Amino acid sequence: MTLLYGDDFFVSPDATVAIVPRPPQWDFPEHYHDFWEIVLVENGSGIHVFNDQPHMLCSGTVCFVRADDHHLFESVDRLNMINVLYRAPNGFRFLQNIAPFLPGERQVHWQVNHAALQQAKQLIHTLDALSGDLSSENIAASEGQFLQLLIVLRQGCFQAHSDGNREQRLQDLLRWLQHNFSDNVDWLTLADQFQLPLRTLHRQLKQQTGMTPQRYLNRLRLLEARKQLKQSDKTITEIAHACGFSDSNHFSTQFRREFSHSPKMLRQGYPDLL
Ligand code: RM4
Ligand code: NI
Repeated sequence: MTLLYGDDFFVSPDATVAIVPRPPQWDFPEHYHDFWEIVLVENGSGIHVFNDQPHMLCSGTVCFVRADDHHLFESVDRLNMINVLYRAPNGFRFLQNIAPFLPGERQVHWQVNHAALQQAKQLIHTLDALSGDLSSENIAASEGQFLQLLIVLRQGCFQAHSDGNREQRLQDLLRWLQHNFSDNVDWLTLADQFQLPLRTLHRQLKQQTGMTPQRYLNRLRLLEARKQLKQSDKTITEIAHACGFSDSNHFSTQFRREFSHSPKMLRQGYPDLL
């Protein structure tokens, strides 16, 4: 099996982080490394065979690869990825302890939401720009960005506990909704992701929350919108969009139905609302 060497990817022995874009990643034979890498999938699909276990890749999949893990990519279809290489968790100049931000033994594949993916791409862009000059300041800055990247991925990630029972999976799904309600939610995809039959998802969610899934999702969105209407200066349209409503008229109607007054009334200081 091929061993890949950091020397071929890091710009110099002093560099502690390297960005290796793969637009696209072609089928790539099994290999391991003398460095660690974070694989981030922008879009496209493919199969990642990681330590002999196949995993489907899609937009937002992140994989944390350690030096001795072996992996390969196959059946790829327009798979655009970025590899963020680092020497080892203890191989930085300034960062001391990143272990709390890395996944545990078992869950090396994460799925991050859209916003996190965009933020991660931005950070990687900066990391890339910093990699040319190896002054101490630059290395420190790039390690700072790297840490930021780990935080963004962790906060934007949802780890599917496929080994849990149905009840736990529903709990996971509810937790996922709490964090990702502003995403475009497709119930069938979500049901698949949490390995729940769609009908079970419906029935159990209703049992737990007293609402249909869509109503529950709307409620989460509206509560957040109400908070933002009270606490921020953003326009009603901006808030509608930020909370997952594509149309602000529709948002206002829903809002009125839920709280018996419109977003505008709340903004205008409708008695006792502010
Ligand atoms: C390859 C592939 C490997 C990675 C190297 C740097 O194209 O993505 O996983 O280790 O690039
Ligand atoms: Ni690799």
